[in-house]
Amino acid sequence: MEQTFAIIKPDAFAAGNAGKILARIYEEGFTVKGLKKLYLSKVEAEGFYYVHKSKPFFDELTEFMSSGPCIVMVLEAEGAIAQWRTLMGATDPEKAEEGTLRRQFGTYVGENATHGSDAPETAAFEIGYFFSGLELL
Ligand code: IDP
Ligand code: MG
Repeated sequence: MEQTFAIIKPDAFAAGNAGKILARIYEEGFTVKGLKKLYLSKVEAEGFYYVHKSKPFFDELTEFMSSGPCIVMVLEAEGAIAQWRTLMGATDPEKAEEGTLRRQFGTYVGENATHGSDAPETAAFEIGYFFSGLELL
């Protein structure tokens, strides 16, 4: 079993889509190992997205991620990292396939409803950034 880290981003949370996204997570067979609602500060969002620090969209991204509450989760499944990224779809909702979460709930590349880790090392960092071992029992 593999674990990945996921976020229901502030746009999806504010739009009332968290329940629908969670329902989809269960339908697709993930086990929700950890889940909490957070309202990130700008500094916390910057720490989470530090790999994108030099990108032109860094400020826009971290402003958005600290603009309202979100839900952070640890999801478990066989091949969870790839499976969750497939379920989310492409980063840009307009390019995401029909039936994916970003296509259904995203607005544009800057507000794309969900986050997912892209590799085992990033999943380990991202899970550890938000959850203690005790919260994942
Ligand atoms: P990912 O979320 O699909 O892994 P990344 O390239 O890691 O995509 O980018 C992280 C996040 O930064 C994206 O989910 C998106 O919200 C935002 N982002 C990426 N490219 C742009 C852009 O060109 N403009 C604004 N935001 C962007
Ligand atoms: Mg990424």
